[in-house]
Amino acid sequence: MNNIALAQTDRTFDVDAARRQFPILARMVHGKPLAYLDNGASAQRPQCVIDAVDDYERHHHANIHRGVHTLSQEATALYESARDRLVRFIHARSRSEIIFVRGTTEAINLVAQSYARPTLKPGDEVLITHLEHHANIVPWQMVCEQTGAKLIVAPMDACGEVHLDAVVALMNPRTKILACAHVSNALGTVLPVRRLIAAAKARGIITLIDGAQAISHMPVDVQDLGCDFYAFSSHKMYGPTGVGVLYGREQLLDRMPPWQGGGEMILAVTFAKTTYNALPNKFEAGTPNISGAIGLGAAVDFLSGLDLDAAHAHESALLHHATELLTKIPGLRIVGTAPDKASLVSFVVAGVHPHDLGTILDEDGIAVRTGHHCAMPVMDFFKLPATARASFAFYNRFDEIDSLGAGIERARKMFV
Ligand code: C6P
Repeated sequence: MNNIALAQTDRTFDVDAARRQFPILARMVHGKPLAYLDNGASAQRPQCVIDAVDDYERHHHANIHRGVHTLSQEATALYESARDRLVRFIHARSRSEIIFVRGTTEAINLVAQSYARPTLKPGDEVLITHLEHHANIVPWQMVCEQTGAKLIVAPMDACGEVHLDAVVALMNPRTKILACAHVSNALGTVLPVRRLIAAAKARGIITLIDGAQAISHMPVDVQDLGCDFYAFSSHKMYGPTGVGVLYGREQLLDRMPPWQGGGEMILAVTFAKTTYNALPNKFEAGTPNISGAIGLGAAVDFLSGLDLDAAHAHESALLHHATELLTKIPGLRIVGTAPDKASLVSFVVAGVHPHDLGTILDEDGIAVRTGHHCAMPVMDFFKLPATARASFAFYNRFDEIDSLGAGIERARKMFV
């Protein structure tokens, strides 16, 4: 471990105690201890999340908001108390601003179809950046096709950094929406979202922040950021899959038509007319992922019980250690070298295809993601078909990164 890593972590963060809360981290893969470095794709669940879901399934399951019987009331209370926790976690103003969805992807599609589609006119512009995940590109392309609006892409530089000035230069009276990542999943770049939001707000542009990769790595205060919408997924913040959150400013959500029709989102239905339910139910048609939301509530409790400053400092130290170590490997190039990065490293190794590298690392029990990371325009920019990506959580240890380094060296010996 380097000095910075020691200085940042020794005092405050007990990694082994954190690891003990995650049963899966104790398993072996191909006879080797698991080194799980694929947290950007999906993070692991602590025991308390597993227990919350288990308790719900064993003792409380029923449909919510629909029954006077005890189980339905218990399930409803658990589901709604998860929403309350999320209000506090991201500093929303009220429960009306927290919409449970399937994940970041659904949250962005909801805004594209329910806010943008009725609002955009031919010639209007939706501004995104070059480093977006497909989930923050395709829904906007679809709505632009539907409305005649134009998709405008702000550039990034050779480090994978998005500069405020470059984005602001593209804002004009036709710009109606700015949709950008808080953190790039393919490069790790942290975008200057607070200043981007302020610049957009000053010009009357509505903002959506894709927080999928930020929510577990930094404090998120939606009021302080000033964004109109913020989207994230439970499974990247130690909760279950199949559930996530769209935060929306209440005045906007109120004005938006429902995204899907069905049960739960209505007050009264006749064949002549339907009146819609109040927020947040207006956007939660059908039986939701009840156990997922309850598990997400438990994940929020878990995160709230951690010393998050220390956890994030540990993640920064992991990033620093990985960057130093990988830089020393001959033929290895780190892709994405912005000064402000979250704890992930994308890289390529000359002579070793990322997929082969991923397979060889797996033999050593090391899980990394390889491929285009659902960010093909980023790969095109760097003229690469794919990268390998190691993405860290607070439960990762420095020796896991050392094993990654050794695994890469082993792969190089096989191919180069
Ligand atoms: N990125 C990754 O390995 P969903 O699939 O809806 O939970 O999240 C989509 C998404 C949106 N934006 C960003 C910045 C993301 O990173 C992701 C998911 C995973 O990088 C799976 S592709």
